[in-house]
Amino acid sequence: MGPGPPRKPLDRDEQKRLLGRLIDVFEFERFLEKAYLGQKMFSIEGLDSTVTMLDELTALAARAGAQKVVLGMAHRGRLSVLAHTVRRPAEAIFAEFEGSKRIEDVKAVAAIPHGGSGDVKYHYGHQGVAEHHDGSTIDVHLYPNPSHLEFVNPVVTGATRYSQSEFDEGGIKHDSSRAVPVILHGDAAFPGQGVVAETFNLRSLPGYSVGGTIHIIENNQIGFTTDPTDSRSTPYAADMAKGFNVPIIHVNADDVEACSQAMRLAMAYRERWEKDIVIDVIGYRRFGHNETDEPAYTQPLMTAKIKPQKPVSEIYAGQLIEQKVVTAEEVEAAGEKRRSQLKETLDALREKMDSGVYEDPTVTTVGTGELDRSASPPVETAVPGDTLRELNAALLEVPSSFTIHRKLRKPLSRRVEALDSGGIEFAHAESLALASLLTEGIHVRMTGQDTERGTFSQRHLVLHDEKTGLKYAPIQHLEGAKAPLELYNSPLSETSCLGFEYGYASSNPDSLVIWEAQFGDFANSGQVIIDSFIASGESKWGLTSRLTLLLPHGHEGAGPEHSSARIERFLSLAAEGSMRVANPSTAAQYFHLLRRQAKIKKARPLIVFTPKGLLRQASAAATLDQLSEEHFHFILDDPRAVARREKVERLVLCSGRIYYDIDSADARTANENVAVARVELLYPFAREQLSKLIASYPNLKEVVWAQEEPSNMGAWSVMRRRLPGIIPDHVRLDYIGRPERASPGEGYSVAHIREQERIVLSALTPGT
Ligand SMILES: Cc1ncc(C[n+]2csc(CCOP(=O)(O)OP(=O)(O)O)c2C)c(N)n1
Ligand SMILES: [Mg+2]
Repeated sequence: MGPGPPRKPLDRDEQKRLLGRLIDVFEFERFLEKAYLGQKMFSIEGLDSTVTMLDELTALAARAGAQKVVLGMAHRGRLSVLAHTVRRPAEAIFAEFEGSKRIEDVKAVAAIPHGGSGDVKYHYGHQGVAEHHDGSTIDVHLYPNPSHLEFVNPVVTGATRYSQSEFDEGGIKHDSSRAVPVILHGDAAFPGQGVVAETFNLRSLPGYSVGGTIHIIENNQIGFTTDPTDSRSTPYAADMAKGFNVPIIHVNADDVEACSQAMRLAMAYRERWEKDIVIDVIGYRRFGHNETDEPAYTQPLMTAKIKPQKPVSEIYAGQLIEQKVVTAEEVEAAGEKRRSQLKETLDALREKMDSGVYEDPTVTTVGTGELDRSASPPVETAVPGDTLRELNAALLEVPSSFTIHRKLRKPLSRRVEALDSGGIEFAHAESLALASLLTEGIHVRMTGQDTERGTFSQRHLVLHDEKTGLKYAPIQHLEGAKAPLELYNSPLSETSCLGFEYGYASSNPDSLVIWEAQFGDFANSGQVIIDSFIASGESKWGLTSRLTLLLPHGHEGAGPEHSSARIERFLSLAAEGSMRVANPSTAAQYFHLLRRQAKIKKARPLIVFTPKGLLRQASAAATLDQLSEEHFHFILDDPRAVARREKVERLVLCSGRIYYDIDSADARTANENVAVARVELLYPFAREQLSKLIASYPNLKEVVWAQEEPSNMGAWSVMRRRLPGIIPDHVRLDYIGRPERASPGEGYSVAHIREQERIVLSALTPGT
């Protein structure tokens, strides 16, 4: 680090404060170790200056007028950061240790936040306020995270992006000085986890930039038991950041003043360039990976070298005593004070717990804290026909100087007649749904790969002037819009993009945040975000959102990929009302589903299996009346069976596009004793509606679940479990679909067609 303002030597008061904080951190860690011997706490020792660096950061952020610091980190030193940076009271941290010791004590267990299935203590987030000696304060949000190292990175930047956004009269202003994102990394995880690079790649993109993230690598030169030589192919842990032109500052963790100066430089860099910067804090790990581990088994020499190393508080105290900034007595007194404070706190807590009066005064989550399992009241999603006509006209309006591509003019102009001809296709219905929400004051953010146009050239929300190449999105210029639409093509990443939207959506459960996968299959590249944040965040941390995933799905002969969005996986993840899963088979259903998701009382993630082949199918298109008078139906009865209910002996239940294959088959009209109904909401299970539907066919002999997915995939695994509970005893339940398969679809189109035909024919043939 060269000379300059960040290098300005610390004055005596700053030095004293720095030492005071190091002593506090050291004593806190040692106190926990003694009080809870053998419990995992992932000690910070060897990297204690992380806390003083964060002090510097929050103080600088507050001084620069920021309102919030958004923080993400893994296990290492998390308890110290919670206690000292986020200022979660020591009592609440102790309570979690006490709670796990007193599992029989109901009050203590109730002290575990949220009442859901919860999480281990070093994963919880917390919202607190950092305080500084000059009286300044700043909100600090530590985001909760799963064990999966580094996956919180895009979540933090997404949450920050929201905190940097200001909404007014239909517009949105993005000001990156409002919130500062900070991510703490491990030296092994930083180069090892691809999500780190993916998140760096978001750095300067218009839809994702946060004006620079401050990265701190807590470099203890080891990952669990693995040496750096087995952990990375480059000399420094931080080297990967070079590929993104991110500057790196290496600093010795035991030189606390240099650590503070490094942070000053990093913050000055962010302020000046609005870009990411990495501080590689090189220290050591005093103990094993956690407190139950013996480090000398695998790193005997390193462990032997670390043992006599004085704690940094002692090194720095020695320096300040020599410089006559403090006396040895003052140092001893500071340590003693902290120890007795902690002891008093713990004694008082134990007393409270013993007498059953302890209640955790802190909220350990960010977000809604929701665990409401009740059903939301019905939602009005219909939009008056006149309003839809006005919106439709506005969605087709471009400035007079704008030249729409010649091949697009016709398909777009068809959207005018479509309102009267009943030809409102999926993408058209989607644009009307989004536009109507904007005029109702609901902010929508929509991103995904090639989402502006739509993978299947169906959407065209953003138009490109054929002559100038300039972009224009009519939906962003709606006259009556009371909220903005953010619409971005995303980079070709799933994990970071999905994580980013999760962070954004979970810090803002009122907006409709939509992430679209190019094809549903590719969502599994973001599986950690789905499993460990979207599906389980509410149960673990009380954190939910309105995040909506659009996953193109359907077996159309495109092969093993491009076919399946893995319905089965989402259905196996959904429980306790944690998310909604739907497979809308008509444009009208899609319209109402999107509006419902934005307006429904309870924010919950929604997984939508969106169509590919149905996008332009006339029989799936909507009429204006359906949009202006109906709502989202959990199930769709057979429209052809309305007048012949008594005749029906076989009820085929299916979901999604296979309905149209069955419906258009010759055998359909020939077999009057077969009815075909669709399950549009797959989770929560539409028990009541399905029971009623089944009961409305008085002479039923069999119910068959028909799907195009293999039997170990699709919705069958859920239906085979749930349907027996609602069909009468004398009615048989059967399955028709592909047999068990390791791969979702056939590679050869002939094989696909044959399989599809077999399924359709079997579905329509009673007794098969
Ligand atoms: C994605 C993922 N893989 C594996 C693990 C298991 N694990 C937990 S900590 C750890 C070592 C991490 O080393 P480092 O990043 O240097 O952090 P440190 O513990 O040294 O602070 C490993 C492998 C994990 N938590 N997440
Ligand atoms: Mg490490």
